[in-house]
Amino acid sequence: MSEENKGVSRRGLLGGTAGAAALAGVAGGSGGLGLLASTRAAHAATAKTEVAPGELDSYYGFWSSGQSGEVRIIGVPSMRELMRIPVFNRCSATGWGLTNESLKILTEGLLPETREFLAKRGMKTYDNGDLHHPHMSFTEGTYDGRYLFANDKANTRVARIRCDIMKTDKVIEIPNTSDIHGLRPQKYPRTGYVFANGEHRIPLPNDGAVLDEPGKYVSIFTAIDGDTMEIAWQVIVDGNLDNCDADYEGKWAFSTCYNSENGVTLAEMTANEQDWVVVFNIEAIEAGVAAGDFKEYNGVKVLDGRHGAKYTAYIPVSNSPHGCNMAPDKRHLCINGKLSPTVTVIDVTKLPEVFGGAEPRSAVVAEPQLGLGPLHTAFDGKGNAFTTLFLDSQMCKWNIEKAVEAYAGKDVDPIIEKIDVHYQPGHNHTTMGETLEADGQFLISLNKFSKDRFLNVGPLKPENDQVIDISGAKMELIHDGPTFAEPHDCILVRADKVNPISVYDRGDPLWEEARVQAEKDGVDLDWGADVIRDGNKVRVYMHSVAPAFSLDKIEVNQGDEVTIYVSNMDEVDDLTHGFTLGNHGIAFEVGPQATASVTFTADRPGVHWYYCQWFCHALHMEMRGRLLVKPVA
Ligand code: CUK
Ligand code: CUA
Repeated sequence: MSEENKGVSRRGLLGGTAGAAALAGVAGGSGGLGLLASTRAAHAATAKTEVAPGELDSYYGFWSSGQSGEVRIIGVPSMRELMRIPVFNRCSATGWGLTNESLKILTEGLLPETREFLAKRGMKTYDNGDLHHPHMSFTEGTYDGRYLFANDKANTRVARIRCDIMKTDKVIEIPNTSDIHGLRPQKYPRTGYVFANGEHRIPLPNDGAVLDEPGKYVSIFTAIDGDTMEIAWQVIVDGNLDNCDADYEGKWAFSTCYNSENGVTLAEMTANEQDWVVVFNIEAIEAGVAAGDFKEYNGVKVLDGRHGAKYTAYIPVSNSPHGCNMAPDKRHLCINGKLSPTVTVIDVTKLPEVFGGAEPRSAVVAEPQLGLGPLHTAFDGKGNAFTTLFLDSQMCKWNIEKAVEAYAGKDVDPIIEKIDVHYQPGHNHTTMGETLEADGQFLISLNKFSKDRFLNVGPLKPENDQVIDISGAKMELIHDGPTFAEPHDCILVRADKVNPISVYDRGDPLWEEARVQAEKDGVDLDWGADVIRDGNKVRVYMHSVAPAFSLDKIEVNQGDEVTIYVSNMDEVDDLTHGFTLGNHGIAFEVGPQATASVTFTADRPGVHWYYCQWFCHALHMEMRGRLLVKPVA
């Protein structure tokens, strides 16, 4: 850990809030700036992130939240948090994980054995997730605004978010592997496949018969069909899998591997001097699938891509690489060294030769030494790369072409500039940087530690997501953005690429089951005010138009299984209602023109108020009704 951790805070030395400005001023390393001058510099910098009241940001930032399990939408450059999209977590506001509609999405993609396992614990689905990598679908090398995909490292799942409504619509569990980490969509011709890395190696099958026989552990690379969210195929590899990316021609996918030893203990995993990048040959794999060269495990076609297979190539790189980033020049793949101070640059145009038998390292065209702990690299579309240095707490800007020249023996320094970030950066991301439309405007540094950068909120501190202006010759740190646990990755999407709707389409498939049930019950899902009794099942259909529900009184018997459907028939932008049933742990959102429902057993005799919890109208407080649960005699 660097010096900031050792008791003496830099803020203490500099004194008060002016210290922050001074820090921003000395970021480039020119320690002699006076406080006044640097404060002014900080003010000028702030202006670049200022988006005036009523003005809109130029980029959508889609932020992962790590162990919080959600995706956040953050406006860039202002860094205002615009929305949270629950994915693997539960959400008290929207009822994600509680409503029938969300539970369907959260349960239907689970493996049968997982459902059984959870049922024994009284659970329908997992309540937590560890979401690292949100990435948008591509068409022809750039974002197309259709979907976001994200991984759950904690419970081996992949989710899809619909960008028209910014809600999760699919969650699938990936069989035969453990802990999905790296995730990237195919960039060309379109997504296409979503590639997902199983990080931790497990025995296949994982039935409890094997523990200390590492040879029986495997790591699996998965290709998911992004349109259907079904698994297209899987490939067994040697070593484990960390991060991944895809090229701009639809030919390759790449994964970093930090355990070429196939070890199961730390000592075993870091024993080798070198690990590798696994290159997946998409065409060869598809041909292998077509030719039947696979075994089926859990209904999935699994190909063997271990050493010697025609599906993969293993390119040695320094021990424990981490980030895997394809440059928008369509040619250079950057592998971040982590334990090595280098980034290894692979020229993807040389990969056909490697598959043809050339020495794998012949595809390496540069290996600049950048600093300590390179984790991830981003691009400005002008030939420059920006690499986070975790241990040095720095951002390093370097030129790819110069690095190639230096590797070829020319006396040039590829490093252009380094600036301090605060502190210990993991991922970084540039505006449109993982697309062919990389525009070199802003760079985000997702720092794992904020330490003294914000008011002290106790032992658990926020992360610090910093904005760096990269449009000029020099990098300029222009904003500190505190965030709750724990952004690993983000993408910055030009605002015109994303076009969500404001009012739901009544025909939306999200509540298809409600539609079918209403038809069976002969009621109008849109304008109903009905209570249908079906044995001990009671289905309540009501709609809301501000400021009232269509039913202000519902009577059921103790022990009834009650389903309440609420359709919000307001057609106005931003007119969301909610349904909260007091003392039942029930609350959910109903967007304009949407239907949402919940099912519970009425086992609390008495009068229970239900109310709208979304402030919707001057008479919002009056938007309520009573549920009477009659005791069984
Ligand atoms: S990982 Cu967290 S810093 Cu999960 Cu993309 Cu590199
Ligand atoms: Cu409807 Cu508050």
